[in-house]
Amino acid sequence: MKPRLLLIALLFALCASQAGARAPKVEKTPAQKLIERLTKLQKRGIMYGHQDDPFYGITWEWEQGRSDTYDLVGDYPGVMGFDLGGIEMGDDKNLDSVPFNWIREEIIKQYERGGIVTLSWHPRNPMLGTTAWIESDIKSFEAAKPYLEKTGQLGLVLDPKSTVKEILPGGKGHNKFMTWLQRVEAFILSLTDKGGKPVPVIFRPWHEYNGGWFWWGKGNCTDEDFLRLWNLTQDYLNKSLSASIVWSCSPNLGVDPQEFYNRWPGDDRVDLLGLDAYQWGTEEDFVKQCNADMDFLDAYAQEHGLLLAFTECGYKNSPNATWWSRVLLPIMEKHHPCYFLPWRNFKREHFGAAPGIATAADFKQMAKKKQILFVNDIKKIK
Ligand code: BMA
Repeated sequence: MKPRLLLIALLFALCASQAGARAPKVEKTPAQKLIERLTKLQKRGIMYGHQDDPFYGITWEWEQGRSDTYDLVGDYPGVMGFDLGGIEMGDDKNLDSVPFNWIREEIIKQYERGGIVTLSWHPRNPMLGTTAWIESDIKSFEAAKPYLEKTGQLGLVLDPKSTVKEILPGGKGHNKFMTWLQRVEAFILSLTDKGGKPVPVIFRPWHEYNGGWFWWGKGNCTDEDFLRLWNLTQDYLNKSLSASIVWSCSPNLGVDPQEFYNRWPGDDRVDLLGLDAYQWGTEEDFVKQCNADMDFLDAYAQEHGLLLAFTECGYKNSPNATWWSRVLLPIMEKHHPCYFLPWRNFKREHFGAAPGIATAADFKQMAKKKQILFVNDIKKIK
């Protein structure tokens, strides 16, 4: 070997060994950081979350900076939930009339004040153009069936229960559905902080799948098609968004373990296991069912290294003044979810905290507990 070549070879070997010794440190993604943060927070306490907190409350709407939570306890929720329903149509406003531009602003604001954001999605029915709720579609179809059968037209009309099948690859609605996913993708990609870095979000599609009210729910598609839909959504969005999405999967109250396993996307596909738990009937039934579900989900989450949360919860217009501290808190103290997120407050319905309602004093008292966390309690815990 010529001396010059030898020198080059030596230099090359030296560089290679240096590179090996100091393997470049891979920066964690915003999603990975959020998962670590949530893990820390879950040990620290339980965050209060609220759907649509900054847009409207029980007695007001569309006032910048206002929040029922802030009005009651002087702090914003640790977690804010927003819904993407309508984004799939290219609409300017979501299904609850909230402008997407405003949703984007509030997501970034919440992130910049040190809070956490979760997104749900109640998309329309992609085959029928109706809503996420399938029950009236099924009713109309069943009512028309005898006539359609008699006139030989049954095959020409879509059975609402084939919606999921039809949007999977090979189905009539597949291309349309991929356009819908592109619109979800574009919105989440547009969530960046002042420095242009992606804002991480907990994304919770195809929720309450063990109930029959959504077109992707139980009885409205097969378990296999449900899982194909989950994977299609996740694999598509992860192509551009794996660095900023924390994936959350949540059944609703009344979890049957076998059904849960049949629709479980896989431990490698879910970061946060949630339960959507509303009290619709008696307090006794709620407590019993909620504890049973949480016993199962908490054990599953712990064994499989997943985060746990009440991804939705509440008692609509609760007349029960001590519902928070007497009913929900003991369940949470037993199972330590990282957050609990009551649904939205508006004129007719409210689930979350607010001044002037039956549960206000009790919530305020509970909020003083060290373990109940709002944005100021978590902003320094990174
Ligand atoms: C439901 C109801 C609906 C709303 C939807 C999405 O539970 O509150 O009125 O449109 O959530 O937020």
